[in-house]
Amino acid sequence: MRPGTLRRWLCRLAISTLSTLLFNPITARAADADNNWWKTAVIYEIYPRSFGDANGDGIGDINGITAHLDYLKDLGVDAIWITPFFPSPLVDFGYDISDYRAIDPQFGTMADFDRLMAEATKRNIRVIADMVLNHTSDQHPWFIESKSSRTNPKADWFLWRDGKANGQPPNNWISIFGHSAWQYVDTRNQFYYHAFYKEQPDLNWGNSDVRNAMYDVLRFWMQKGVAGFRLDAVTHLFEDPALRDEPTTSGTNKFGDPNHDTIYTDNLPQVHDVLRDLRKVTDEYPGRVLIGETYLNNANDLALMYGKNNDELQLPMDLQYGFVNSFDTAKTRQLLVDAETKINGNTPLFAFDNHDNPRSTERYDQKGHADAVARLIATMLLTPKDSALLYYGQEIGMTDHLPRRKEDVQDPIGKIGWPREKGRDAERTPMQWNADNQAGFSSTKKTWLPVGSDYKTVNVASENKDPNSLLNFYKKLIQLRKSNAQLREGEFVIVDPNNPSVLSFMRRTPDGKSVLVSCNLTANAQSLAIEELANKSGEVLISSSPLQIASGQFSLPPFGSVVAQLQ
Ligand code: TEU
Ligand code: CA
Repeated sequence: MRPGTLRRWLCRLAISTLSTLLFNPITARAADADNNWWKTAVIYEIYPRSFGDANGDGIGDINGITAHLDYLKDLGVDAIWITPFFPSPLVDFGYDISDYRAIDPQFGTMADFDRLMAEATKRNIRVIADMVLNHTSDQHPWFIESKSSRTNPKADWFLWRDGKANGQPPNNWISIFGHSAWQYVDTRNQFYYHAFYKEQPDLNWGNSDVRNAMYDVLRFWMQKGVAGFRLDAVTHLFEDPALRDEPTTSGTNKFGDPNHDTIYTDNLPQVHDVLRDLRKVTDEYPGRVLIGETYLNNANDLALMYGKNNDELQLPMDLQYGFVNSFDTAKTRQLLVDAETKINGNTPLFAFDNHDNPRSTERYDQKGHADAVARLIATMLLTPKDSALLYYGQEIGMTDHLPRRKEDVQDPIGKIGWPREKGRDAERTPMQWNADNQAGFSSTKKTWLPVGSDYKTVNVASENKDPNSLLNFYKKLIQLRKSNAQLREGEFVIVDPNNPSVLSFMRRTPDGKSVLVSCNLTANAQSLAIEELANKSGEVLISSSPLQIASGQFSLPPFGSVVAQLQ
């Protein structure tokens, strides 16, 4: 063989293999399905301070997440969303970022992150980063430069305004975390705007340098392998340039400020220009997803977040269906039907729990049926046509643990608002892995938040052993969501629409096969005779208690739920 022949031959082989791969319709379809992984995903939210503490300083870290990947694999999650792990003064525990391209030393190193990526990828678990675009930390070099004078190169990167003549802030806008949203800085003799804490100055998204700098941050993390972003507080990117006062409404909030509208400070139309830009940036890399933190009032507003041409967010969160906060059957049904039918065929992303709100175990009155309610919520979350967000600990039934004294509070909202607003510590306590000291979360006694007092019984190890545990109920449901064709891709059809107590729907595939889901939203047993199912029997796939379905008739115990294949 002449020198170079082998190389040329190998090269030709590579090209032909590549072209078969690229132009083969079957591989093309597989690649497509793979890129759309998020449409049916179970995404698991990790609050990294509280998941696993690998180095024993009482604070969870990246290696602590890596150590528990097998657990997540076993649970069946497709992706983890990790709340911010970037360098931060930790005023808002990571939501105040001082460097967008590194790892906070409390959480580990970039090498730790790379190892997490590699280990997660091995298990086919994707990693989603939390991007805080609205604001930086006041310790970010951009802000330090911006506040140094009115003429520095970054002078216009944040929202600086003159105060009123008498030294008063520019207008009446208040921070979501209490009191005026304006903070005075004497080097500029001006105020800057902060939608959240004063240590979280809002970036000026009207400035194209700001936008481009942030788009490059997204590229940086996509090159590191992240599968997408959860966009923090993304509806807050723009404010009324004329700085009109918000109309006041009645009463005061938990911080004692007068209640305001948010027409000039939230969800301004310019947000959509940025969402379209962001989508273009993430579309540069295949298979990435944009999730939005979108607290909205109705399905029409939610529909807009996907973009008029489906060119904005793939998964803006629906934070309505899972936040009714009472078992109001009609309202819950309406919100579910709206999400399934009024967002132009897009995928809703449902959640019942996250790091900002009391856990659903607290928000929904269980009337003495805690276990049934937890299973009911699991069913309501995992059986509609949706993507589903789980919050760590939800799958084992973790509950809230409020700080007892003001001195114990970690979340600054709780420090500012005590006692009316106790902050978000209660839903952020360490993951309960087993019945050992500190619930297996950490080797040190002094964890950053105390471990929940119920950890001896509510923990992964003991629930793993019990085939009837909540954890195993979650596992079965997630498995079923993947293996059952109707639950995976069937259309959503509401049934028994006027039942005041039981929420029922079907998932139906074009071959006529269907799965029925029924959820009793009351504390009383309910007998059902579902007209649409007359003459049908059902094979129970999973239910919170043993039952049989014949001719569309069955009964559900208090807060009971059933998923059944119809025959
Ligand atoms: O939350 C934005 C937001 O609207 C929430 O702050 C919510 O209003 C509040 O937590 C209710 O108690 C995001 C993050 O999820 C949150 O943790 C951050 O504190 C906030 O942004 C600022 O970055
Ligand atoms: Ca640690």
